[in-house]
Amino acid sequence: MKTFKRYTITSALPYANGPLHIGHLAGCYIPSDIYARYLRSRERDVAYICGSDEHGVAITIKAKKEGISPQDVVDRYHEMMKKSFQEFGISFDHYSRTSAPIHHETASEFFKDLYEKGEFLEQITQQYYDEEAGQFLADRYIEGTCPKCGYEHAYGDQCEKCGSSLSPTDLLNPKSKLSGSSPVLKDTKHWFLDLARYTDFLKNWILEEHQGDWKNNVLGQCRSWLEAGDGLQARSMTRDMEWGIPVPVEGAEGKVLYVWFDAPIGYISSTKEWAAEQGKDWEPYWKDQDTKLVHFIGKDNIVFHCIIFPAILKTHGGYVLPDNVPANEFLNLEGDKISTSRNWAVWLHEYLEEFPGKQDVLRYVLTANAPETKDNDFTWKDFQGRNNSELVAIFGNFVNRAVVLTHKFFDGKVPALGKFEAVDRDVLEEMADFPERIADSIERYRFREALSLVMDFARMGNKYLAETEPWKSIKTDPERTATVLNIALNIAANLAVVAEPFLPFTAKKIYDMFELNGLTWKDAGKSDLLLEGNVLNQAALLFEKIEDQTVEQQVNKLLETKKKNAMETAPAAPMKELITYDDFVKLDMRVVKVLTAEPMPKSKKLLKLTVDTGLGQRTVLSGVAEHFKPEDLVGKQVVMLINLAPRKMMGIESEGMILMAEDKDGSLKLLQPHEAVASGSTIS
Ligand code: B3M
Ligand code: ZN
Repeated sequence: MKTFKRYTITSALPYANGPLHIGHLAGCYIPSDIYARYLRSRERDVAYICGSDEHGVAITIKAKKEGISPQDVVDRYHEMMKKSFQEFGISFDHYSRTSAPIHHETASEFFKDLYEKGEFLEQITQQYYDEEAGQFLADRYIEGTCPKCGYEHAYGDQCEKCGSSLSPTDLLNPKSKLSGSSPVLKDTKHWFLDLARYTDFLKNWILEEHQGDWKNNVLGQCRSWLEAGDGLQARSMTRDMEWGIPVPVEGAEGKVLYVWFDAPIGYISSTKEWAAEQGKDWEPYWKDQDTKLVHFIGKDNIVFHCIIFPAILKTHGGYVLPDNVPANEFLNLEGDKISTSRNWAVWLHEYLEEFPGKQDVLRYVLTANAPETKDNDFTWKDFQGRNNSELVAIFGNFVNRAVVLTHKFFDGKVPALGKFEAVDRDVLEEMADFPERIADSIERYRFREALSLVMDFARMGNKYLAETEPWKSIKTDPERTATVLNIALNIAANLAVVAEPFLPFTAKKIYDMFELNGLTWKDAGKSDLLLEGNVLNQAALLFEKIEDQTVEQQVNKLLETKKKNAMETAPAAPMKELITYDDFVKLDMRVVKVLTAEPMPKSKKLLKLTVDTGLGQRTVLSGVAEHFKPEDLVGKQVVMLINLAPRKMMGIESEGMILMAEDKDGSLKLLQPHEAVASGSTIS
């Protein structure tokens, strides 16, 4: 792999409109962090850049929903996201935000530059306008029926159901999300980037130059944009909105830059801010040809990073283009799409509370199961399985045995090397090969593969101990035990070096046990990281077993969410056929009091009740045993249809029917007068 003079690594700027969840981590933050940590370990010059995306409709819609200002929204979530990233060890060199003045300046400068070069098509088009709210409706402010698949809640820019990219006027039956009214079309001027002009450049750069090194899922999406029958369409780079960066040209009052124009420029602004703080020059990180620029993103951001942003950079001139855009597919959760609005997610701040100190477990599982080539599923069962049978049983077990045996037999001091046997030579040879193999996978953005090699490395250590059995040889040949433990400890120290990009908290624990620091990738593969006489600290617990009951709790939490969502979205039962008043008066409904209640032998569903109807006592069989215990009912007033013809069930005659409300989830609730009434009171 070619070595570059410096590396600018970016990961997508998350919208500051909600907390972070596992989909964010798996999509781009963990892979980019692994990559950046690895490059630093190779002592390369790295700028790992990110920040909050604080503009766009995602923010203003959230503000409206909560009745607070957009500024309040971004302030709240910027801090929260920054904290979650820190706690998960995402090692950005800089985390900025697009509301920063430096970003407003940088984005405006880009727009003016393109404007002055005559790159924009100025067009008056008709856009939807909400007359009640007195506002144009950008992107997601408008909802309607997708013309392609018929989904009724498609957005003005995209249908989430079938994935088609749309423009607001494509929607059938459009509705304003502000007022719910039907919007009208009104003239407005906007500045469009004529993407068709860049088709040849993009085709050549992506489909020719990068067809060997970009991921197939990325190339596939680019190809479908670049080779679409009607070609690349001009895209408006401005919006009629108040929240955002004002369009810096005359005649653009009340308009701001399109969030996807300014957000990627945020990578540059964030780099500038970082460089200023560090007393460095930002420019080489974006302008020197010997800089490798890599954008880590999720698949829904591909078009913006592979087509629109490169077109902007190219036109502006003087900037390097991304060398790679290793986009991931999506991570699902227990078989369903992760969704903030449906609360279908594992939230990072909640995970940290519920699994304190277990950041590396989540980092491990999300990498081992990363959606690198296709959508993947996170399940709590898999989380538990990988923790218990991989991290605990292999990785943790190996390091623990090496350290504990050294304390037991050699007073916690690294013992001396003696004569080598074949098994020793083999394991050291294998060890020397691993770092390059792992590096090779990382440099190809194959993080799953790289992590499974790290695990193989730990497995190799375990196997070495199983074969050499130092706990046995200590009785007959302590020198042999010394040699084996010296080697095993060196394998463990090596493991820390190669695992650090993936499991930084664990690597740190191992370094601390061995009093090592400052190791880098070039140390990996060496058998003298620990020398005879080095003193070890007590064995630290690296991983611990996760019990069934712990993951069951998580699954139950999700089941609760599912139930709640189903209740919220389930339609009410349709109305029955119309009846006349004469039909209605035939029903004799009364408030009655339950006197006794008992289960019916051999029936799961029925309870046998006696009730006071005001006209005497009656026996009623009621199919509510799965919803109520007998004692829940005794003494309660309920509603009963008393003139239903008696019916015999399981040998007992039921003389009427208790009426209840059936909730959307199928549960039953009692119908009761809000104040006690006399038994037998009629209902009309
Ligand atoms: N905020 C979209 C997203 O979170 C967007 C990424 C910007 S990257 C420049 O999917
Ligand atoms: Zn659709």
